[in-house]
Amino acid sequence: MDNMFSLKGKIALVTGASYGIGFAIAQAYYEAGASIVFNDINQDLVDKGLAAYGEAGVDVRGYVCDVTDEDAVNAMVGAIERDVGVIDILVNNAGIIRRVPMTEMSAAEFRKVVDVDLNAPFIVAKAVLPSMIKKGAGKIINLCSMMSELGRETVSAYAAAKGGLKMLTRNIASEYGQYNIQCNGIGPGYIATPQTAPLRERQADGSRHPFDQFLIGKTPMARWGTTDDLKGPAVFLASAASDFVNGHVLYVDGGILAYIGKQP
Ligand code: NAP
Ligand code: GCO
Repeated sequence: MDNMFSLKGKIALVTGASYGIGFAIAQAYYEAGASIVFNDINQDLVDKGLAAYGEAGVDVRGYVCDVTDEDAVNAMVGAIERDVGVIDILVNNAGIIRRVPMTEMSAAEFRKVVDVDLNAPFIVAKAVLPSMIKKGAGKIINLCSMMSELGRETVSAYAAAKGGLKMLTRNIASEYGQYNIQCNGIGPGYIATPQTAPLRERQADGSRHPFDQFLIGKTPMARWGTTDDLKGPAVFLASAASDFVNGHVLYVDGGILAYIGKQP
């Protein structure tokens, strides 16, 4: 059974993984035996990531690449294949969010979020698929969201992108399953990372952020998720244990999607 969850001999690319969820997934994959490569949008972030991985005892290679830039992505994948080898596991983790009411959001801002959160997973998946097809195996894991299923105020661009990412996941699964490539999503609930820090900030009077209190009431486990909560599900979807799981979004949300919410 251990072998079923082993990633020994595999090469994993995790995008946008200098910190946050991507960092935790890369760490878990390393501990499961994989060789890790990651990218981030600039050298400063890559350097910070390399230092953090070093402190965590994780041996990685880092690449500077803006995942929305198709030429840069193709160049990075080519470099990885030369430096390390064919990518067996891709985690499309890089993402942004802009919390702005739709009526106040510019079309350019909307496009930017969709570009990073939806167009980029397409670009990176398209870059790694040919070698996976030749190899006759591959794993693509897309970071979806509660917003792949639910809406909420101020996140129209993000929800549109993450809803689209769920369907891109299903489409890659449909188109490339015949080559023994599995494409699935991970849908984290609300995880304590820099991306959600604004939703957890203490108020001037020291009280909890209203959203923080709201979220606890919407989560059966009555807590925010941590990046550690995502490690096991991520290893499962990258390993042989999920070789017949395809087109699925695995929600790791403490039960949010199953729950109407605590009575006030
Ligand atoms: P995060 O803390 O904001 O980290 C995202 C990473 O992606 C950052 O390193 C960021 O770099 C990088 N990135 C952004 N745009 C990029 C680009 N164009 N090219 C390359 N790298 C880029 O996010 P997180 O909370 O770890 O979330 C990771 C993923 O999980 C995202 O897709 C997010 O939507 C998703 N997710 C998060 C939660 C949550 O509660 N945290 C829940 C569900 C889903 P910069 O520092 O320059 O921005
Ligand atoms: C928000 C949050 C969420 C989380 C996550 C939930 O403002 O609602 O940022 O969108 O990031 O995607 O799954």
